[in-house]
Amino acid sequence: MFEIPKNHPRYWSLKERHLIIEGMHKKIVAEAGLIAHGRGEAFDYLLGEETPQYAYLQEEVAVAALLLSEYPIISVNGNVAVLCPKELVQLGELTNAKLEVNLFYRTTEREINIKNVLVTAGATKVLGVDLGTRAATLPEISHNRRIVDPEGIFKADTVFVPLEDGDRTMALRKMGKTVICVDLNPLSRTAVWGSITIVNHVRRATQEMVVMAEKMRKLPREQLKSIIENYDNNYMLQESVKFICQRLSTMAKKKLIEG
Ligand code: PTJ
Repeated sequence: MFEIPKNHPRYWSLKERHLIIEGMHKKIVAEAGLIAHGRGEAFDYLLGEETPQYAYLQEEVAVAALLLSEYPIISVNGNVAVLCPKELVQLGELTNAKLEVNLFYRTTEREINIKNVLVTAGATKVLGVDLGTRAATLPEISHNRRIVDPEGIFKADTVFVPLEDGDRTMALRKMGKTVICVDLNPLSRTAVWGSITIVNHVRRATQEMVVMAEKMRKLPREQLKSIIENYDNNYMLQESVKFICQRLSTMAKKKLIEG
């Protein structure tokens, strides 16, 4: 693993870049995952590489929705498997959500490698691997992401899908499921089609959701319901776009380097 000095001003960004590259060599991350990550990095620059205030609300609502679900599933792809495996396992345990490997570029080798990453991170059960004839399919999707576990996403009432593609978010919504997604791009089809969209970096979002879930799991259901009541995803996407515009507008007026 490439060593990045901890005091480097962009330590996390560089560390993640190398996790993604290493993950691709180990056949965990898809080649296209590098491009997707770069797109995410660009949007994260616009956020200032920290969690904006609006995102805490999106995350809180997402945790409440997971805790209120009858059958929640966390969908895991190559990128999130290398960026935040421990957080996904912890979130699953705290919200009683099962983990399912679900890939756009599906190969048995990657399914098994991602399962192994999750097991190393503490998972006891991982769905979506080596499905063969047991596979269920989502309607209206032609690519590999239509393949799902009949005991997982197919049956779920709520699906948490960090780094999703728009088609599948749409298909899951049309099946009546609540879809929670994380996407740094508030304009993506995934972001727009999600029931609850978290516009934040997936590592920060899942770390913060774990801390929230530890506290919120003790709350009465009525209180959790009041958190998601009146939540308006479109309004919150508008807030995220406004945040980016205001931040850029402030930066356009200020001296960027002192001296
Ligand atoms: O592992 P697989 O086979 O399922 O493939 C995964 C990829 C990521 C290749 C596949 O899902 C894909 O092509 O995704 P897209 O359509 O490129 O979408 C990725 C979205 O995630 C983009 O809108 C990015 O802005 C966003 N994104 C990238 N990195 C992050 C992110 N959002 C949050 N946190 C990130 N770290």
